[in-house]
Amino acid sequence: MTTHKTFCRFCHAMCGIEVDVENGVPVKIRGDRDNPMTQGFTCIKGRSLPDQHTHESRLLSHLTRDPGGAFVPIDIEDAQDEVSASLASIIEKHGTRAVAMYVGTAAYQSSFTMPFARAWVGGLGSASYYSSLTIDQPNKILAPQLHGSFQGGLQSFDSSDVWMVFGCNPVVSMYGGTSGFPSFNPTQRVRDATKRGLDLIVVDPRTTELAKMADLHLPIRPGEDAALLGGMIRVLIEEELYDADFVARFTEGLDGLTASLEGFTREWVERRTGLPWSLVEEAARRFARGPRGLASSGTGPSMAPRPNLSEHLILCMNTLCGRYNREGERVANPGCLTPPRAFKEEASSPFAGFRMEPKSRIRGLGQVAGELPTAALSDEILTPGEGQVRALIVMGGNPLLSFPDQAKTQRALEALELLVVLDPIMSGTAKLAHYVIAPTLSLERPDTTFFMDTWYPQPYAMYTPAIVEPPGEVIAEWDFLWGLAHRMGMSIRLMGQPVDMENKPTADDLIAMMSAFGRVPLDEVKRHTVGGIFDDDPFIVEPGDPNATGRMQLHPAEIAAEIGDLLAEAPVEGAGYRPGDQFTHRLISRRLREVFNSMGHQLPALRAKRKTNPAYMNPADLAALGIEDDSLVEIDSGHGRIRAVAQGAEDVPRGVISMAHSWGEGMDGKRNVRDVGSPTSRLVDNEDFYDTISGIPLQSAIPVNVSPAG
Ligand SMILES: Nc1nc2c(c(=O)[nH]1)N[C@H]1C(S)=C(S)[C@@H](COP(=O)(O)OP(=O)(O)OC[C@H]3O[C@@H](n4cnc5c(=O)[nH]c(N)nc54)[C@H](O)[C@@H]3O)O[C@H]1N2
Ligand SMILES: Nc1nc2c(c(=O)[nH]1)N[C@H]1C(S)=C(S)[C@@H](COP(=O)(O)OP(=O)(O)OC[C@H]3O[C@@H](n4cnc5c(=O)[nH]c(N)nc54)[C@H](O)[C@@H]3O)O[C@H]1N2
Ligand code: SF4
Ligand SMILES: [Mo]
Repeated sequence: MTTHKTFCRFCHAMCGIEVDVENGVPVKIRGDRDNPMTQGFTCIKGRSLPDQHTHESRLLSHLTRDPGGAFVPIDIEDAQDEVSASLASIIEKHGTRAVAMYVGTAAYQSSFTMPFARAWVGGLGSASYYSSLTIDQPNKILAPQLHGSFQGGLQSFDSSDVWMVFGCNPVVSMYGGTSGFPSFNPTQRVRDATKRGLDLIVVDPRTTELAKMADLHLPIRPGEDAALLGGMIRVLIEEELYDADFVARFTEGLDGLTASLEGFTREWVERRTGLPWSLVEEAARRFARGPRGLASSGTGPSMAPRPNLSEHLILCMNTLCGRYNREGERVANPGCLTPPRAFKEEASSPFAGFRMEPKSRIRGLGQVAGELPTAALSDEILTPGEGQVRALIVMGGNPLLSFPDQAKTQRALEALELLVVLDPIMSGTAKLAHYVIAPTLSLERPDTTFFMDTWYPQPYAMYTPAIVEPPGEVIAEWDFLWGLAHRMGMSIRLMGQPVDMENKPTADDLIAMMSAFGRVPLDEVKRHTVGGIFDDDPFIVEPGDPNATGRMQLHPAEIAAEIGDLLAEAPVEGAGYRPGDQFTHRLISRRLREVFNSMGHQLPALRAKRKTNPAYMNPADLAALGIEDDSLVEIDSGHGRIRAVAQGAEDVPRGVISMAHSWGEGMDGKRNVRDVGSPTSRLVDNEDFYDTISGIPLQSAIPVNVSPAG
């Protein structure tokens, strides 16, 4: 037996681990206490990595269809020949936009796979690049395009006195948002912070694991974050609790925002949010007291109505209170492997990148950082006309379960001329494919922490070699794509540098290309075999240019319009958003400890703990509806219907159902929900309540009715 140091890639937290390897296969995982960032932390999913690599469900060879439609093995060279020929023929007839790529969360867990996939689509000259980003939190990219940003960077968690978290539960998700709330060993870091005096405020309908650690919990009605934020901002402005000097120097639009928010009266905010005004005031005052700290969010507000407005108002909370690094302050993490940038005491004006081409052909939607909106991909496939998508490569994603509107998604996937899925198991999506390509898994490939580079609280980085040989005929995702590109005579540029298309590069060549412009040389990172913290060259915020004209916008026109629309909404009885709606509950999203979206469901240690995604409900609601704990219920959104296992949970308020996504089967699946779970995406309508730029529809705070299953 040998033991190897590496980092886990089951999720994005990339915990340092030690892997015992016996006869060439991983057998046991332990947290690596020597890792300076994650210090020995692991979770149950990470400890199941050996199972993921060796489980009988894993595909070790590639598949295609025989003339009768049954799956049969295919050699990888043949698969690449056939797929590239088919792509070339589709492009010849319909143009490059007819070929699309969807990259899901598993591809994000390798530092060069996702960039390589994107570069591949770029090399093809196709606009049809899609990823899970746009059905996750696209508004974290869009909101700053309307608000602007500050070049000094955000105040860090470790230096903060207060933190207000909207709809995020890192204790389970290991995801703290994009503003520095802990994503790595979050429980310990949050506990340490509250011990040193951090005032933690959590806004979440559910009394989550994080809410239980908070100093103040606001159990908001799902979908009403914008109303609460507007109310709090009124308090900041009316009580003059904001940083007037910062606002005067670096922003515009305070008067407009103040006027717009006049309609956010005490009564209106109370009615929408379900929170007493005294709590709204208290939260605003405690946030303003700071003096340092941030408001940040997870997926909660992004999947609810008006995600851009909520995210914009979160940015406004921070900007009004001047919660950015100023001249002379040290930047906590300037990054290691990613190209360094300058930090200056200067504002950047908004830049509406979403208005650039390419754009979606559907519903007038725009782009998000060069990507087209995944929420509309099924329509792009089903809608005839120039640019219609006819071939799709899915890498590390599971659209059948994750895309909004399962029925439409399935129709779209079945309508494709060519569907190629790279997945280590026969996922629901893979079952619909023409080709299923079996990829290598994390411990079989070298990697770096490039993706999380600027998310760490300190400048931390790690490189790992592959620690086991790939089994069977599996192929690295980039290798498969390179083989297609080679056959199709494409050229590919990674981080602006040409990829060798004659002599195939190695994964390590690609890793070197990715970090070629990093602040810390890759060789230096490699020398720290347990990961290193590279902070001997502190980054200090520089003075701004006195003639700089950049200003952050507190009240851009798009946001003013959204505020107007929100205020114009008629009051609704019950859980709907529109007059005439007859709904009793709002169904909200959540994460479960034992799985990662649709990943891990089949692994023994995880399955022993969880076989389904229950519909968690308040016990009083169950009693009122005559629903027995652990019985089957029917949940109906008007657009779609699912069965689920009801489970009483005191941490879920009345009128709310809390349920995880990416479970269950396709439309023709058996309704054995106790064994496979239920797809909440079937409840989602991608043509209703969508964000007009990213197209993200209601994936949380969905109005539904619930009843005992007949
Ligand atoms: N209703 C509703 N819908 C949602 C959400 C919600 O909260 N509610 N959440 C949204 C969010 S945040 C996201 S990110 C998306 C997730 O959407 P997706 O990314 O589409 O879904 P995943 O289940 O993460 O898909 C991961 C797939 O990758 C495969 N895989 C695992 N390891 C590897 C590997 O090493 N290589 C390759 N090639 N494949 C691998 C897995 O078997 C699995 O099939 O869903 C979104 N959809
Ligand atoms: N164990 C595990 N970890 C995961 C995943 C997983 O499936 N399992 N998925 C990964 C993925 S893809 C992502 S994107 C991240 C997400 O990471 P997080 O954003 O932390 O995801 P959740 O744990 O679902 O937390 C979202 C919270 O939002 C709350 N919420 C729902 N609707 C609303 C609302 O309208 N307003 C407010 N204020 N709150 C609301 C929910 O109650 C929930 O507590 O997690 C990642 N990590
Ligand atoms: S939190 Fe768990 S799954 Fe995520 S990297 Fe750490 S050990 Fe792996
Ligand atoms: Mo996500």
